[in-house]
This record gives sequence, structure tokens and C-alpha cells, in this order.
Amino acid sequence: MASTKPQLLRNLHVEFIRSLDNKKDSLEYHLTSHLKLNGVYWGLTALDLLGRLDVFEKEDVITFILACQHSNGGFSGNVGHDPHLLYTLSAVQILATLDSLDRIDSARVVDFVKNLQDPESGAFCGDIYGEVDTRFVYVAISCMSILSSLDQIDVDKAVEYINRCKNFDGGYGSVPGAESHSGQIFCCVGALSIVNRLDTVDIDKLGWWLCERQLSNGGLNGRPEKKEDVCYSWWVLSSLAMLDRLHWIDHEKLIEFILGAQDDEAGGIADRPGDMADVFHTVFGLAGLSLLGYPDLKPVDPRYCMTRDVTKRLGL
Ligand code: BD6
Ligand code: ZN
Repeated sequence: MASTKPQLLRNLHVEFIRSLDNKKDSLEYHLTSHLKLNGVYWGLTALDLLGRLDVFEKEDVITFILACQHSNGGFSGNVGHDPHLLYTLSAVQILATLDSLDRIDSARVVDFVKNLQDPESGAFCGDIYGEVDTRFVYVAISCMSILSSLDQIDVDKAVEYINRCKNFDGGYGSVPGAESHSGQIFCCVGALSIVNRLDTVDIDKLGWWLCERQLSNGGLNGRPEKKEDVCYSWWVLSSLAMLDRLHWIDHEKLIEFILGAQDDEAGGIADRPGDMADVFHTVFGLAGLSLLGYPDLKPVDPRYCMTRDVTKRLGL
């Protein structure tokens, strides 16, 4: 019999995400408990893409989010940990997805974010300990735009900082002089796209570098000489989508690669076929499939990694 094309295992993925909450005594749970808030964002966004937000207990999620907010306005990855910009974005994304941004004092969140900008360089630190990275510029811009408060930070300075992280190959690194990396490229292109400054991008050069990430097995890697990985379907594709160069990727082969990384027994998507599934690769695999036009997934907004339903409702 001729082999049939793999299908998206929608119901299994819903069950996989639903089951994550019940694994509280597993080793994985303890290793990742500091990331719990991010995990909730990944699971919730995966369900939204699948059109199954109904399986989440909305009030339980909101209670947890509120318990992670600190008096300085920032959010931590779990109750009792230190606040950080990365978790603050996840918290804002979760509340936006649940149409519940009115449940927090957003002025305090805005204060937390704006205090992390260096007025000289325009860069952002992730927390009070001062590590600088283009990821944090993205997080700040994404957060402020979701909260309609972009006027509270120095956007021109932030754009200048991003431009100082641009490389000869058209890509971007984590700090000035650092090598190009697809994750950082997503952050820089995403930030520039949100503030309508894609005019500063070398679109053809960067588009070329990004589409060179596709390997012969259809998967995408994050930088030259690295292995393919489902999550790079998102970092690379979303960047190409914002640059309007999505058609430079072989859609069929990438769809087949992502579907091949599904766990056909327990559900979920892994980094590559044969590996163990996790919620991180599940959401970015689904979001990648959505950008590729795979049927019956909600359209995703490449700038925010939330469904278009959510970003439209916010007027973004
Ligand atoms: C991010 C995304 C959007 C906006 C700002 C961001 N800042 C950081 C990120 C990436 C973040 C994330 O997606 N948040 O939603 N990544 C992670 O949380 C992962 C978690 C993780 C750890 C271990 C295994 C799988 C997932 N993380 C901390 C990473 O370093 C992952 C690890 C990994 C995934 N696959 C192979 N290794 N790498 C990663 O996210 O790379 C993409 C990246 C890198 C730098 C900047 C942005 C994106
Ligand atoms: Zn990955």
C-alpha cells in the first residue's frame, strides 16, 4: 500500500497539553518549574491555534498569573521567584489571549518595563541584574504595544540599538558584534515590525540568509552548520513572513518535517522526528504550520506569536 501523508494529530495534541498539568511529581516538572509561566503561555497559545481554548480553566490560570506579579510590576516564572522581563511578556500575552488584561494594574507593568531601558544605549536589561540582549528589546516593545503604551519607552533609541546589532550578512545577534542567530533575528525583526521600522532591514540579504536555513530534509536550522529543529520553523518563518518572503521556503517539505516530529501515541511535537515531545516545540510547530497555511489552524500573527483573533481584538 502506498504510504499516506502524515496528518496533524489535533486531538492528541489537545490531550497532550491538557495532561501537562497533571505531571506535578515528575522530574521534568521540577526542572522546569521556574519556567511555568512561559509553559502556560505555550500551552494556551497552542490550544488557541487549535481552536480549543475551552479546555483551559480560565479563572485558575488568571489566579496563578496574578500570584506571580511583584510589587515592582514585573512577573516571575512561578510563585515566589524573581521577576523578569521574559515572564512579564508571557503574563501579558496570556491575559491578552484570555481577554483579561483589565485584571492587572497595567500602569505598574509599564513602569517595570520602562525602568529596564538604558537611556544612553536604548537597550533593555532582562531584570535588575542588568544582562543586556536584543531579546529584551523585543519583549519590551511587544509588551508595551499590547498594553498600548509604546509612548512610555524611547522607541527611537531602541531601534538604534537594534541597528547596532545588525551584521554584514543582514542578520542580527544578541549584542553588537555577536553572530547572527534566527532567534535574535525574530526578536529584532519583530520589534522593528511592531514599530513600523522595517525600512532599516536589509530585506533581500536577510531573506536570503533565512531561506538558506532550510535543509534537504525540509527542516530549518537556527544558524549555519546546526541541526534542524521544529522551533526554528517559527523563528525563521515568522521573520520571513514579516519581510514578506515566506514563498522563499519549500512549504510542502517543511510541513512534512514538522508533522514527522509529532508523537503519534501521546501527542505533542518534538524538536525533530524521533525525539521526545514538549509543549515548547508543540506551540512553535503549530504556529509554523499556521504560517504555512496548514488547514484548520487559526492564523497566527508573526509579530506576536498569538492568534490574529487576539491581536485584532487588541487593535494591533
Ligand atoms: C523569546 C521568544 C520570544 C520573545 C522573546 C524571547 N526571549 C527568549 C525567547 C525564547 C524563549 C521563548 O520562546 N519564550 O517564549 N525560549 C525559551 O524559553 C527556551 C525554553 C527551552 C529550554 C530548553 C529546551 C526547550 C525550550 N529557551 C530558554 C531556549 O533557550 C531554547 C532552547 C532550545 C529550543 N530548541 C532547542 N534549544 N532556545 C530558543 O528559544 O531559541 C530561540 C531563541 C533564541 C534567542 C532568542 C529568541 C529565540
Ligand atoms: Zn527547538
